[in-house]
This record gives sequence, structure tokens and C-alpha cells, in this order.
Amino acid sequence: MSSNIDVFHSVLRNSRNILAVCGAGLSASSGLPTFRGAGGMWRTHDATLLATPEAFELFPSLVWQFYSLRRHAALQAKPNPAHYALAELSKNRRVTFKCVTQNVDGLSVRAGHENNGCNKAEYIHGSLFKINCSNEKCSYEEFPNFNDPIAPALAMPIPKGETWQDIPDSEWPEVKVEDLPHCPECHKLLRPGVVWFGEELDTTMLDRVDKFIREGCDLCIVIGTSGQVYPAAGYSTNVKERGGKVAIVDMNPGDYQGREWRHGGPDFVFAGDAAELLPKLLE
Ligand code: BJW
Ligand code: ZN
Repeated sequence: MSSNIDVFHSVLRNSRNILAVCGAGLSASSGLPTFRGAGGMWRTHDATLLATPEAFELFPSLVWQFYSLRRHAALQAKPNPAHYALAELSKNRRVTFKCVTQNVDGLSVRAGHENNGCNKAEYIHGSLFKINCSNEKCSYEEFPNFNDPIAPALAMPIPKGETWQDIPDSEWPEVKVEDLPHCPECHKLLRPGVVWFGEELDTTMLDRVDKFIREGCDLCIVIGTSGQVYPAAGYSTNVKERGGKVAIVDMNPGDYQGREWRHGGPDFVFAGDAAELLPKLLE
């Protein structure tokens, strides 16, 4: 295992098919909290427990408040140098590059990530700015919807100069279910167009990723993800199994020791902020 940037550069120069697998750490330097570890709590709630169909079923107002806040924060945030470095790679005609991101914040799109042909980015967990009907029989969908707040009752109670972390739990208003966004067609609740635990991912997207790996991916760069959530967590192992190299770019790569490595560990590990490291690694 190496942390040598020069050695990485020579592997990068010899790679023709590159896969990036991104997680919340990619957007951490843009000020958006990650899911696990510090920042993974909203009010008194664990973010991973709110990102479930069960939470939405039981507490739709709470879950909508959480997503309304995330929409607001993502719209205020700016892409960071790591998003731009990946967007540059997507425009490099010397390589085919697939970027699989678990992030729903839209920052890769705003950084100008190319979105056609092989270089299409795959937003496998959906988007905060997609809105679906929660009624499985109704196909109503809005994309993109950048309204902030998405409904008047979901306006953020954040005084100027403060952040949502400063707001005590008691000051978040109770939101009535009837004031949440409803479907104009079937009148059931609308929901964020993201993929929650236990929900199906878009199989067309997953097929494109599998095909990319099957057809020979030389290098997989895993950026700012704890590698705990599937299917994204399995891609680096799939690349290794087929003879490709794997590089981890993460603030806390030690966590990778508990990850799935059927064929040995990663070839490269770069510990630090993706926003600082990626522009150097991809230059
Ligand atoms: C920095 C940094 C800085 C910090 N610079 N780094 C196989 C085995 C076992 C279980 C399963 C399996 N296959 C499926 C499952 C079940 C389940 C699953 O994976 N469970 C595990 C927990 C065990 N998976 C699913 O349910 C998925 N569905 C599915 O597979 O259905 C089957 C199917 C597929 C296709 C067709 C038909 C059926 C769905 C998973 C959906 C996950 N959803 C969420 C919410 C999305 C919406 C939202 O954003 O609110 O996705 S949960 C949450 O976790 C979110 C994230 O995208 C995802 C991953 O988190 P991520 O990005 O890794 O964040 P963190 O916080 O965990 O890590 C941050 C990292 O950054 C850390 O390493 C830090 O060190 C680092 N960092 N600052 C660089 N500045
Ligand atoms: Zn509907």
C-alpha cells in the first residue's frame, strides 16, 4: 500500500478507464455534514435513521424538515476543488471516466461534471432536488425543484448569522402533515427523490456501472465514503477482483480496515481533505 503521489500519477497516466466512487466526505469541505461520525446528527436524531422509509411513514414532518434543511444547506453551499477536479477529469478525452456518487446535494452537477456518454455521472442515491409522489401507484415527479423552502411551513428557523446547529431543539416548529408538500395529482404526500435504506436503486444506472467495471476498469478512486452502504461499498472490491487498482482518498482512511476487501487492501491510501488532495492527485 502506497501514499506516494508520484507513483499514483504514473498509475493514473497509464489508466484508460477510471471509476470514482464518492461519498459525503467529498462535500464536507463545502460545509455539508457527513452521515456517520461528527456532524451526523440533526437535532437529537441520527441522520441514518431519518433516511429511511419507516421514519417517513411514522414522522413525515420531521423527515421533511430534515430534507428541507439539507436542500437549503446544499443550495447555499458551493462546489469545492475536489468537485472541480472530478469535473475536469470528466472532460478529459484521453480517458473514459465514470463517477458514481452517493451524494444527493447536486454539487458535482454545479461543478460542471459532464453528463453524457461514458462520462455520465451516476447519482445512485437520487437528488435532494427531485421530488416524487410517495404513492407507489402515482408517477408524479418534479426535477429539478429548487424552491427553498419547498413549502412555507418548512422555512428554516435560522436567524441571520447563525447556523442550524445553533438552533435548540425546542425552537424547531411543529409542522402539520397537511402543510407538507402534497401531490397535485393524487393528493398523497410528496417525498424527496432520494434512495432510502431498503429501497431499490435505479437498475439502469447500476447496470451501467457494472458494465463499466466488467469491461475493464484500471483504477477505482474511492473518495470520502465510509464504505458501509451497498451497492457503492462493493465497487472497489469488484474492480480489484478484475485486476484494477484502488486508491482511497479519505479524511479518516483507518476506518477502511473494517471494510470489505476480498482481494487484499487498497493499492493507495491518501489521508486528508479530499478538497486539498484530489486536485493534486488528478493534476
Ligand atoms: C472526508 C472528509 C473530507 C469526512 N475529505 N473525506 C449487501 C450487503 C449488506 C447489506 C446490503 C447489501 N446490499 C444492500 C444492502 C442493504 C443496504 C445496506 O447497504 N446496508 C448496510 C448499512 C449494511 N443497502 C440498501 O438498502 C440500498 N438498497 C439496495 O441495495 O437495494 C437492493 C436493490 C438494488 C437495486 C435494485 C433492486 C434492489 C439503498 C441504500 C440507500 C442509502 N441511502 C442513504 C440516504 C440517501 C439520501 C440522503 O442523502 O439523505 O445514502 S444512507 C446514507 O449513507 C446516504 C449516503 O449516500 C450513504 C453513504 O454514506 P457516506 O457517503 O459513505 O457517508 P459517511 O458519513 O458514512 O462517510 C463519510 C466519509 O467521508 C468518512 O469515511 C469520513 O472519514 C470521510 N470524510 N470529511 C475526505 N473533508
Ligand atoms: Zn401522486
